[in-house]
Amino acid sequence: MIISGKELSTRLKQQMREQVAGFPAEFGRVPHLVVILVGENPASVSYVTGKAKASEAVGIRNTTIRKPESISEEELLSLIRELNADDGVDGILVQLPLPKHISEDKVIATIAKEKDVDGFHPLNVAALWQKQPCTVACTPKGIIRMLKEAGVQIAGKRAVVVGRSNIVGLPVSKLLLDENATVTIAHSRTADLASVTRSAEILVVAIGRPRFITADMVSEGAVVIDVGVNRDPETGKLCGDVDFQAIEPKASVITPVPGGVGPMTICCLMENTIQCFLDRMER
Ligand code: L34
Repeated sequence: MIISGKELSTRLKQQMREQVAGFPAEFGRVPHLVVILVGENPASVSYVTGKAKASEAVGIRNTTIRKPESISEEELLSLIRELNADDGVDGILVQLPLPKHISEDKVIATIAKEKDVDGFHPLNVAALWQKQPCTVACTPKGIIRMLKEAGVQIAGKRAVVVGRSNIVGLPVSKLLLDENATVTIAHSRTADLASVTRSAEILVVAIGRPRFITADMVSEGAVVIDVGVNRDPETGKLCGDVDFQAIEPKASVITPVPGGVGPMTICCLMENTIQCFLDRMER
């Protein structure tokens, strides 16, 4: 079974569209998401365009601010502070990665926690690890959504997460743990990685290396979630971290690239934006 993140996200966005349509009558306006893109990284441009399109589909107001690669850290931080202070802005997202001369940590910590639609702010991360209400990062949230949608039982299962990034590996591990999986976090320095991944009933791969996970690394019947979005060095086409062709016949459930986790990331960003808007309206 192949889980289509594209189809699921289309369905969820349609539901959100109906929800948002009621907001002008109830609150006088729709949610407003501001996305900041620094530089011209083609992948970032594509993702940010996807976020603008999804906003339009849901009825969320989207402002995408494009800044040159040469913007100083201080200029970017002061732009964020202005948006923090702007009552008409509900969500702020600074697309990563940023140029080397800008501290991503500083940028993330400068975004008001209440407008942190990415769930990257240290206070949101802390709240996640303490099981308190928080904005959950979009990709991990999308992954759990897909598993549930596919009817995968998570409780009691051996889950292996390959990758330990702040954006995906760590938060998805915590979410799987909260769903009562037994979680192993593997990474580039894991000894005998193949034997670890073979033990997985649920395998989540987020390492950013094209087709890194080969068929011999996956057990028959495993649920395989591929978070990677890479360019195939030979064909130039998009491909995942998982060798889909070889593993699809073995897996009980698998996500494709493109059309898997990526669209769900954007879908959950829309959800987080609506949630930040509603929380702000209540206050
Ligand atoms: N601040 N930076 C911030 N927030 C994020 O949530 C992200 N991320 C990651 C990179 N930097 C970020 C994204 O938006 C990755 N990411 C992302 C978003 C969307 C897609 C992939 C990654 C996506 O839609 N992928 C499509 C293919 C898109 C294409 O054609 O290039 C897919 O079907 O997988």
